[in-house]
Amino acid sequence: MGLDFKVIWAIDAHVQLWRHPVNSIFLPLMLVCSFNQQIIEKGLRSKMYLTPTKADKFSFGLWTVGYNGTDPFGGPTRKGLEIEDVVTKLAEIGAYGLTFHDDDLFPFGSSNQQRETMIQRLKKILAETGIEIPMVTTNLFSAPVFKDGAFTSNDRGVRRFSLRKAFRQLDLGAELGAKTFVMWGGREGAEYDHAKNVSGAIERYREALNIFGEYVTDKKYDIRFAIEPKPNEPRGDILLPTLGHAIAFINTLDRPELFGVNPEVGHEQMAGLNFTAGIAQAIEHKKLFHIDLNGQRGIKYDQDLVFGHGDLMNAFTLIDLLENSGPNGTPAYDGPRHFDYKPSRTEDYEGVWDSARANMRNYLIFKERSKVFRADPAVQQALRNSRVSEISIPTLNPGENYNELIADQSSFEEFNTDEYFNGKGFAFVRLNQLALEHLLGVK
Ligand SMILES: [Mn+2]
Repeated sequence: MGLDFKVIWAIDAHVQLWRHPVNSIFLPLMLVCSFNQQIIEKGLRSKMYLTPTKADKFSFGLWTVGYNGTDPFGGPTRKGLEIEDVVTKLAEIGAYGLTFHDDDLFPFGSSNQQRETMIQRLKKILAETGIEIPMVTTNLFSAPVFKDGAFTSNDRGVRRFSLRKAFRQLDLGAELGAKTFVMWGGREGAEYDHAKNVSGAIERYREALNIFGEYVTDKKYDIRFAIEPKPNEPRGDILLPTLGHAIAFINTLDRPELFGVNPEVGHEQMAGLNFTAGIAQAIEHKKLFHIDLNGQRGIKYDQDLVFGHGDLMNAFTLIDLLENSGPNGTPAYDGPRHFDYKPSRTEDYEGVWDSARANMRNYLIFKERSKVFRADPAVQQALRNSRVSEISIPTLNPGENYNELIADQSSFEEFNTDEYFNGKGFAFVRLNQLALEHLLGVK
């Protein structure tokens, strides 16, 4: 990516020199040689860091690459894929994991025998390919029975049915070695304010999650739960609409240690929020149990674009946060890098797999660019100029209390606030421009 821009700079420089008649012959030759060198170098670099490996922990939902293109205005544009084809192809392109809702593998209403047949087919292809199941989830939104939600439906019978459906998928997840159970409550909410007693619904949500905490503890399953917030879908307002709502709710549960969040790029951005900032807070609360990566362009319906095809700069700062903000520049998150996107309905299956590869490739590009950004002495200086690390120093001195702060004349009486007018700039724009130039490969 960086080299493309160097080529453009080279062209620009050569065009200036072309104006001199003596240079009109050999400079184009130099340009051709320069192009070839750039292309060769780029090929070598691609092999070094843009080829996904299982160590990258890239995972995909069965409903993502398997999406048949149906949307509210049109039916399928592609045939469904067989489970063997999906898992084989994921292994081939460098993913390590597959995730699925129960209904992705065996349709809602399947007989026990149909269900068992599909589970055996999945297990066989997993064994053949080495693909893992790091996460499972349950579909409590598609079937008509869930039209008013599942754990928070006004209909108590639906709530009891929903618990049973989730237990069954929890058992299957544990059997397949999944460590995370995602809960996206796509229909937990309402289109009309009078239709739902929100505080009552929150109580029922808490009741359900406390039962699941008890269930996995009694069964000794090594599974934690990750709530996936979303503001609306797309007509109804959803309960726990942002990761902040979810974290506050989690702290009211009987076993909060078993519950975290699975934030999705597009879901927070649909609400106009800064995803990177939200993830930083989730990490600070030790609640980032899983993450859904995709692309979204602003406040609108859920787009589920390829990761990086939405808010590019925020995608870059997210990967910089995940990969470099742990102790001594280590990753701050070591779980699956899960893509929850939808290949566009315009694509045939070649386009589906191109888009799957694009998710991983973009992640790896951002990761490499963020390392180069961090290593640049100009960036290090810009970070110092912006006093970024000073936020880690406690505001009071060691052992100091508020009485001593009040007695400290330099903190208030002698503190020169006038210096902050027409001076003492933080130089954040320079830092941000450096980040942009590294992202675009100019640096
Ligand atoms: Mn998702």
